[in-house]
This record gives sequence, C-alpha cells and structure tokens, in this order.
Amino acid sequence: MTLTPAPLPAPTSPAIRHDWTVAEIQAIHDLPLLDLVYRAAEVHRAHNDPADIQRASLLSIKTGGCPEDCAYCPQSAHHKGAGLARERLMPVEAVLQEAAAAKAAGAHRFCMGAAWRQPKDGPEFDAVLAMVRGVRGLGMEACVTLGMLTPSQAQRLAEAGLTSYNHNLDTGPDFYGDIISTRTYEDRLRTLENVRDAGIGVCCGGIVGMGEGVKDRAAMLQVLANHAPHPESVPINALVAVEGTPLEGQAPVDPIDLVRMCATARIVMPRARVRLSAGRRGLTREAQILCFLAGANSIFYGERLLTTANNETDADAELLRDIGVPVPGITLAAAE
Ligand code: SAM
Ligand code: DTB
Ligand code: SF4
Repeated sequence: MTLTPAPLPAPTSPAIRHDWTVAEIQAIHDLPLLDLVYRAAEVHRAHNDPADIQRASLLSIKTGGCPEDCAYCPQSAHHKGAGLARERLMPVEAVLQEAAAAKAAGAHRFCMGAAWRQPKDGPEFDAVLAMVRGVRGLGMEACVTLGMLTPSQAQRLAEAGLTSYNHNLDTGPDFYGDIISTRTYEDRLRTLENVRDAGIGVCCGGIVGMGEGVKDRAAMLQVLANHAPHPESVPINALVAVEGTPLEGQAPVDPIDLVRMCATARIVMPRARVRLSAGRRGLTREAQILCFLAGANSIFYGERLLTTANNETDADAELLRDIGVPVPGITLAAAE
C-alpha cells in the first residue's frame, strides 16, 4: 500500500505583515513539527543568509538589588532567597576590558545589563554613555538594558552610538500580571516607543517556561509582530529557574517548545534576529541545531549570561564550526 502524505496547508506568505491575530500565530505554532520547521526554514532563507549567526556577549554592569519584582529574576530585591547582593555600577574601564575580551573571542555585539527599574540622570548614566561609546570604538555593536527610559535618555543613548536597546515584554499581556506587579505592560511598550523614536534598534522578546500557556506565547509574538517595523532582535529565553526566586520550582522547558517559538518568531518576523537566549545550556547540540534550522540566527556567546552560567565558549565555537559557521580566530582541535 502506498501512503499519500496529507496535503500541506498553503504556505505562509513571506511578506512582512503587521496584522497578525493571536489565533493565526497559534495555528502556525501548533503546526506538525516538521511542517513548522520546514516553513520557518523557507522564510528564513528567503530573507536572511543562513550562515549569518550573530554572537552577542553579555555583561552585568550593575548587579542585584533591583526594586522590580519580576518573578523569574535573581536580581530582584524582593526575592531575598536568591542571595544576590546589590553591587555598584562597574567602572567604565573594567567594562571595556570585558568588551575587548569578548571581541577577541569572536563576539559581534556586546550587551550590558543593569538591575535598575530605570536609570537616574547623573554620573551613572554618563558612565553608561561612556561604555556605549567605548564599545562602539572597539568596532562592536553595543546594546544596553537598563529598565524604563525617558525620551531624552533614549536620545542621549542614540547620540552615544547605541546600536540596540533590550527591553523584553517577557510574555503575553494576559499572563504578564502573574509575573510582574511593579510595572505594567504599557510601561514596557512606552519605553519601546521611546527607543524606536530615538532611532535605536529595538531588542525585545520574552521567556518561555514560566507557567504560561501556548496562547500567551502566541500573544507575545503577536504584540511584537504587529509593531511596525518589527523589532530588529527578538530574544527567546527559556526560564533559568534560579533558587530563591518564586519560579524556582518550574519544570524545565521541553526543547521542542523552544524550536516552536524560534520557528514561529521567524515566520511572523521574517527579518528579525531571533536570538536563542537564556536556557541554551540545557539544550543538546541537536536541539540547538534544530533551532538554527528553524530560523534562530543569534546566540548569547560567552560563559556567563548576566548572573548565571551560559554554554562554554569552546563548545559553542565547535558547534558553530560543525554547522559551517566557524568563529574567526578561534582554533579548535580538528573535527573527527
Ligand atoms: N532590568 C532591566 C530589565 O528588566 O529590562 C534589564 C535586565 S533584565 C535581567 C533583562 C531580561 O533578562 C529580562 O527582561 C528577562 O526577559 C531576562 N531574564 C532575567 N532573568 C531571567 C531568567 N532567570 N531566565 C530567563 N530570562 C531571564
Ligand atoms: C535577554 O533577553 N536575555 C538576557 C539579556 N536579554 C539581557 C538576560 C538573561 C538573563 C538570565 C539570567 C541571569 O543570568 O541572570
Ligand atoms: Fe530588575 Fe530587570 Fe530583574 Fe526585573 S528583570 S528584577 S527589572 S533586573
């Protein structure tokens, strides 16, 4: 007996759209896995060079003691059990040394994170501007994530040469209140607008594995995809369940859920950098490769995220070499 494969639904238009419904996005997300990955790969290759995988290195320039209550975050002062003490802002020179080391290891972008609700104008903000100028002076892309921004702060960051501002929506609007109570979804959207108006690239994504449903994941992607233009980068994080945070007991995310999120983000935002972000350490090489096939084209590169561990640099350099995207300047033992 010959088996006739079921006909595929009509392929998703590769055109750039900003009018998605949550139901449409959820239907894409829930396609049979092979159809989803195949379609995402098609969209990816129609809009991007598949050999272009961005390496972004992270540094926590100001750690701990944050007044916000984000349930996932070990840096929140509300989660005393997470044991992260409040530190001062790092000196500019020390940050630039880290950036130079990241560049030498093959990073394209240097991302600096501060555990602030919002930056205060004054010497600390001026120091962040100097960090941005310094990173740009090294020939790297510069990204910062400092919490909420006023229009004039966004303008000053733009003048310093900032490439991109990271400010995540984290999840869909209906689930957001289960995770954060100290600022609203609208607050987040307002900062994203200030960043966009200043001409800085928008880096905005979220986290899977916090107890949200697939509908919440689709709803977050809808908000992002219906922004015109789309965010330039979309980080897809898997929750790193840190002891002492309210989400410490969450079960690890199924790697296939990450593949589905990367693929769906790719289909609805064809040209964005879809970054396979926190939680990559829990993935096998094969699961990461599936994410790349499904359109992920950026990773956090370097052995630390902000406060938790990331994949080893050599393992990443090997993985990238093995998929045909070698890291220049990194010498590894010959492949078997
Ligand atoms: N305070 C700033 C803010 O929240 O915008 C910047 C730093 S904050 C740590 C940046 C992002 O990291 C958060 O929006 C969240 O999406 C992600 N993040 C923080 N803790 C995480 C965790 N435990 N697992 C996965 N992602 C996390
Ligand atoms: C993003 O979406 N993920 C990064 C970056 N943007 C700033 C942060 C991940 C943090 C993971 C937990 C930690 O290391 O503290
Ligand atoms: Fe503060 Fe950002 Fe952590 Fe929320 S995610 S507690 S705003 S550092």
